[in-house]
Amino acid sequence: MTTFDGDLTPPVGRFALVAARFNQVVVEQLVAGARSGLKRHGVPDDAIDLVWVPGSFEIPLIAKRLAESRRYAAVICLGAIIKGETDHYDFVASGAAHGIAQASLASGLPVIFGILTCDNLEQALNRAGGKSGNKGYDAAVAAIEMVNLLGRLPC
Ligand code: INI
Repeated sequence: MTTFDGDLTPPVGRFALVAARFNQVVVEQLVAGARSGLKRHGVPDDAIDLVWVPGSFEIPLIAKRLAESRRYAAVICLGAIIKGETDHYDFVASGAAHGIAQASLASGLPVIFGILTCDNLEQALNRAGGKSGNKGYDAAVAAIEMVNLLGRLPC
């Protein structure tokens, strides 16, 4: 049996972060986490481009454009969707998730889902550098693993 696995050795290429300004106090922490995750694994800050969009619903369009440009090894999407009193949350979350998956499949590039979907601000802050870690850091690590895995596959 041959096993293929992506490791966390320093990857080749540039990385794009697409960050939603909505709930910016949370998303800034996700951006910091992603930058730190990339740096920790050998990606210098000058190999990272950061693009801000209004909200998570707008992430897929820009992620797809960046992924299809072939300038990046991976695109990391960062946002914080927090439940309100209406079902708006569901539409934004589902649009972002489906759009990001579509951007990845259409471009053939890792487009990583680093978007928090939480019941309240406290939950979100806990996952953006608080007691439950930093989802931005985790997204960066997932991106590196996927870049290295794609580089090793025989097809
Ligand atoms: N965008 C978010 O990123 N997080 C949210 O929690 C959120 N809520 O709750 O409304 C949100 N809405 C804005 C949305 O992403 C779009 O920017 C807007 O609908 C314009 O298309």
